[in-house]
Amino acid sequence: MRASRSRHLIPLMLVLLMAVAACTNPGGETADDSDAADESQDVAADTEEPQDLDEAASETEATDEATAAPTDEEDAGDGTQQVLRAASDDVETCTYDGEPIDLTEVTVGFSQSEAENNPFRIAETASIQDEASELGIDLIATNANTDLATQVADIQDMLAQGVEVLIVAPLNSQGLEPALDQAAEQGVPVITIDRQLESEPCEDYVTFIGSDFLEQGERAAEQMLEATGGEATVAILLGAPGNLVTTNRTDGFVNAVEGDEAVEIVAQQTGEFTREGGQQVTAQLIQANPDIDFIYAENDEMALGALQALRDAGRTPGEDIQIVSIDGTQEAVQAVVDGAIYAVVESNPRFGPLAFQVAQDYLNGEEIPSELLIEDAIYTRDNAEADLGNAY
Ligand code: GZL
Repeated sequence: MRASRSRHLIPLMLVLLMAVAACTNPGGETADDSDAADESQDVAADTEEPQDLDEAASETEATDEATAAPTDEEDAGDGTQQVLRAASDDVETCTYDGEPIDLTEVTVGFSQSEAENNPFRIAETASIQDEASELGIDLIATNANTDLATQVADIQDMLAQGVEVLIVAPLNSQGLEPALDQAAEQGVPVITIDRQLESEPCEDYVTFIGSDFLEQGERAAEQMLEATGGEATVAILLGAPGNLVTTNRTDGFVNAVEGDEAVEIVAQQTGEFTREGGQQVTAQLIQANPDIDFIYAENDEMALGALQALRDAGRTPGEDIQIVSIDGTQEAVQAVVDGAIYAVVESNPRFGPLAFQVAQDYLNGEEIPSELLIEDAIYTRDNAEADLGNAY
């Protein structure tokens, strides 16, 4: 992949545009500025020449209040589209130094990591596919069914088929090196979404677009303190091992309660991000320690499995035990509405628009930050019913 790397303040225009796209409201619910976001995305799709963020920015009403939350209803987006935060000041940027490439004239490969029996995965793949068809981009999509060797093979197969850009949702933070090396040899840029690689930005991949998982863990801890009045015996349903989502969602939560003697974490066990895993582990943990009165589930599928295990054991979630989870799936947010789950921190999987926009801008020679974090909402008893339509 032909790219140069810089570590300096990213162009003001790029920051400004990303800030324009990153409209959030004080309640923490995301509300994309759909005019600006749509305009910048439409710009990439509607012109003969590929557009870039700078040009899109000049056509977007970027103002000093660009990062201001929507001031009234018509400015607020529908709450489902991802919005970017302004990149941190000192972030490495990658720049493509080849001939500009128009995404509508090449084939793009998408590598999905986990089996699509999780609404997060279903929504993520749909977002990539929908955006590709919206933009008229030829897409090859693969699914590794939660197997690392399969994901390596999927990517290598797509490279053999001649894809010129790759969008990858990595299963783990390591292990894709054989495929990434082949992409680099072929000069194929890799945009990673959803999980971050422990690899070299600008060499192994262009950028990571995803949530702030440490912050998600911290927000879950805040909700736990609220749900329990500050005193809790906690079990953590860990996500699958080997990725920075699990690591950072755990660290964010554990660090937030460190030193708080009223909060005791008595168990941490992986449920592999699956409903079955959440159910089996919860059944074991509450039998071994009946004092557990709070469960932090690192994704909704495990939280929903925990609900089943608790009810099977005669417990009443929302009354004698509280649960906080992360994702924002329809079923979990409905459980918040019903009072069975206390809160769900959103992890928005709709990467399609940003992934293709960033890829196009990179191929137009724009400097792209190697880490692009998105805003995530939160579903509590105060807003879950009203915002249920934003769940996936
Ligand atoms: C988060 C993603 C996580 C989801 C889970 O970006 O990697 O993996 O939160 C999924 O639902 O299993």
